[in-house]
This record gives sequence, C-alpha cells and structure tokens, in this order.
Amino acid sequence: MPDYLINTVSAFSFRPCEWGIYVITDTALAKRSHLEIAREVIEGGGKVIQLRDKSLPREELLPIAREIRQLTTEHGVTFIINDDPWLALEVDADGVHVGQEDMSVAEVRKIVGPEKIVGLSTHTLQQALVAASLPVDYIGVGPIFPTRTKENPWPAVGIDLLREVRKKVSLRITAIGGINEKDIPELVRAGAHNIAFIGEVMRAHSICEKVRRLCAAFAAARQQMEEERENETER
Ligand code: 3NM
Repeated sequence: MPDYLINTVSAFSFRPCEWGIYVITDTALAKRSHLEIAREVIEGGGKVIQLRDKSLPREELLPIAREIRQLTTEHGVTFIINDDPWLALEVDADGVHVGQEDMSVAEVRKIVGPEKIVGLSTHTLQQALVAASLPVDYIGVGPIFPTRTKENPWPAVGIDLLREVRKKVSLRITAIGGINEKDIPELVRAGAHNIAFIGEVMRAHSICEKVRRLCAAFAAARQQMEEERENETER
C-alpha cells in the first residue's frame, strides 16, 4: 500500500476506507453514463467515487448504484452516495454524503447504522466545529474556489479556511469546489486528506488519464510534505 493512500479506519463508523482523489459523478458535464464515468475513474486509480445525480428519480438511480457498487467492490474503491441514506443502505454503499440543507446527520446515522461512512458538507468554521460533535466521519470544506458546477453555492471560502479547520477540527477533511489539478500541492499542504473534483475530471477528454494525473500529483505532494517533515526532525 503506497503511503500516500492513507488507509485508515474512518473516524466514527470504523469502516476501513482509502483516501486521496475523490471523484463525484456528473453525467451532464461528462456526457457519459455514471457507470462509464466510474469505470474510467477506477482505471485511472481513483479511490473514492460519489454517485451524485439531482435529476434522476430514485428508481432509475437504484440499478445504476447497484452496478457501481459491484464495480467498486471488485476494485476495492470506496463508494459514497450523495444525499440518500436509504439508497446507500439498499445497495450497501460504503457511505453517504449530505449537505447542510439536507436531512440531519443524526437522522442519517440512524438510518444507515454505525458501519457506514457519513460525510457532511461544511462552508464555515462554525459549521466545521459543530460537525466535530456530530456522528460524521469526514467533512467537506468548500467551495474552496468559486464553482459553476453547484447551483446556489456558498461563497468561496479560500485555502485559509481549510488551514484553520485542519488546525481546529480533528475530522478528516475533503476539500471541494472549483479545484483544478494545479491546486493539489497547496491543498495537500494546507491539510486536505481528500480532494474532490467534479468539473476538472468530468470535462476531461479522457477521465481515466486525468484521474491518473491527479493521483500522481496527490502522491507527489504528500511525499514532498513527508520529506520536508523528516528533514525538519533531523535538524
Ligand atoms: N459541493 P467542481 S462545491 C458538489 O461547497 C459541491 O460543498 C460543494 O464541483 C461544497 O469541482 C461543489 O466542478 C461543486 O467545482 C464542486
């Protein structure tokens, strides 16, 4: 296991999962199906896939989620469902992600039980501090930069908020929102455990190649940070 994939036991649910590049599906941007996106992400080495679709009814999402579950299980990739804890339970996804405006995480946890990963979006320091006392495994922090992908996004929070949250909250952090390949080193340095992408990956001609490059950049950034840390302790 390369050390840049921090293989860990998640904070609340004790569900083992791998972290790094976190890809959220968007069929409108990718002009491919969710399953095709998932296949390419896996081929590129992505370790977390979130199924997100605000337009499809549940009965149409269900078979898609089942197929992605099967594929991610075969390849040891963590599978998260956006918004719908019942769907996550039904297809035995690894977890579910909800926003501030969705169902409360206490309710979500009640539905999915203790073994699933629960993620919560946060957009302010206050929300991140509150999340620390909730039954969640990780928080999204964002949008780091302005994003055109999400409807009615919160104002961009910048990398400074990510740094501050990392200092004050011990939960795992997924940086999200307007992030491009070139931002990876700075986000890793600021304390992101995961980096989430929609547009940067979905708009790529080859999703697989893009994810491969993102994973390599993430690995390089983590390695550089570790080398710097070692040099400092040797001094
Ligand atoms: N959640 P892109 S920002 C789905 O701030 C989502 O919680 C956000 O897409 C948050 O990488 C966002 O294309 C959109 O900017 C991320």
